[in-house]
Amino acid sequence: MRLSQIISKFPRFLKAAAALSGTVLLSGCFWLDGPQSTFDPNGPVARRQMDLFYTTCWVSLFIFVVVGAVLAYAMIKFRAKGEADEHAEPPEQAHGNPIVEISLIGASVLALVIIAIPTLSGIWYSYDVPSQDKADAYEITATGYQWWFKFDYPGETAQTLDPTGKIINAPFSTANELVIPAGRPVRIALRTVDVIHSFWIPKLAGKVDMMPNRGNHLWLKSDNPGYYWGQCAEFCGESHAVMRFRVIALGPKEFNDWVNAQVAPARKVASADQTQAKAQFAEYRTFRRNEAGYTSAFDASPLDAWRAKQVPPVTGENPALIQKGRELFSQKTCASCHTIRGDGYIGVVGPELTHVGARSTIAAGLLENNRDQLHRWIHAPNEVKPGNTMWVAGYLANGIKLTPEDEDALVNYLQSLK
Ligand code: HEC
Ligand SMILES: [Cu+2]
Repeated sequence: MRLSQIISKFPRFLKAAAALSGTVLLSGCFWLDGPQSTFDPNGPVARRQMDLFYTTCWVSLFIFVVVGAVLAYAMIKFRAKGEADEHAEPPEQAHGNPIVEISLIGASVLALVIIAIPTLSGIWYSYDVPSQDKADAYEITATGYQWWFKFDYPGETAQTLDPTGKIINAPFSTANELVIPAGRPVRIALRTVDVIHSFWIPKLAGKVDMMPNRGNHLWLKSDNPGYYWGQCAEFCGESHAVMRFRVIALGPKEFNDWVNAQVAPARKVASADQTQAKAQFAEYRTFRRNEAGYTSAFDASPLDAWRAKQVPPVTGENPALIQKGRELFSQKTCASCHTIRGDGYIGVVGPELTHVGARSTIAAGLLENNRDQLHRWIHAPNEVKPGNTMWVAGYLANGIKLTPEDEDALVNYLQSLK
């Protein structure tokens, strides 16, 4: 029987399956630069991890092809060729061939060594910042919470106001958007306050677990300024799948400007230089339950969207409404969970919000930070993120009820926090 005849005996669905998987594999090439793709590394650690993947892949592919070819050869050559063969006794069984066996062992060892060398050197390389770059490394601590990330900058000192209005020092942290200097190694200490999370930025480095009672760390470097997606990569409860974050890598000057803006206490909107705007709550959009949190315009150039968020608006803010939002923030118990430096709020259960208006996303990377999405979040956080602490320990436990006017004032206040 010829090969073509054998193939023609394959059931139809096998052919269909082969065609389908071929198509999927081919079209896969177009997805390889997606926002969470490890095939599009933007820094040395991720690049090293990808190279190791390819080494392993090629070695395995080589073994697969050789073993498959030998197997196919034996199957075709020694198949039953006719009626007589089908009823024949099996041929005499041989014990083995020392030369073949020793060379097979040798080949396996060689394959393992070829894989082991880059694996071991890669493990050492990704474990910590190379010693010649240590002096230049920037330190950050990332802490996992169900279901968001806090980022502390131990090298920076923030400012807040004491009750008499005097500026005093405070620790500096932010949430859900990790801003790093591009072109510099960044060493990130990994912590958790609850369960095991895993810290992963596919284009830069990862994954390393955040373990209770254990200090892990990783390092990474972004070659250029950029905007990257991160994700918790260890199942950590109900809303694990939407425990995301973003990484913004900036050139030296822009990074410095960002730090300087962030360490300052919360922005106050003076009534004199702002035009009055009327309450806008009637115009808030409503969303379907699983509706996307982003517009395609945002996704097309998220770094530009982030940059646009850093600049306070020149007009259109309503100081009276913002002041009402500031008061509601304490009346509605938001302040028991959120810190807003300079406005007297020091809660530590949820993300720091001192400069939340300057973030491009909210709710741990799930929603774009604009007035409609912000409203969507504070209106019903559980619809966006089932079981989240703000809903369970805040809205339910404290019985938080917000009228449309309250929500509007809070949105205006939060957006003013640039
Ligand atoms: C019981 C504590 C708690 C209370 C009370 C609370 N929050 Fe939150 N808040 C959280 C937590 C926790 C998160 C993070 C949720 C997540 O992403 O999983 C959060 C997230 C947020 C965010 C998004 C921040 C970001 O960068 O992602 C905003 C804005 C916010 N809260 C505003 C409010 C307002 C306004 C109130 C009062 C009406 C309030 N919160 C009451 C705990 C609380
Ligand atoms: Cu997690």
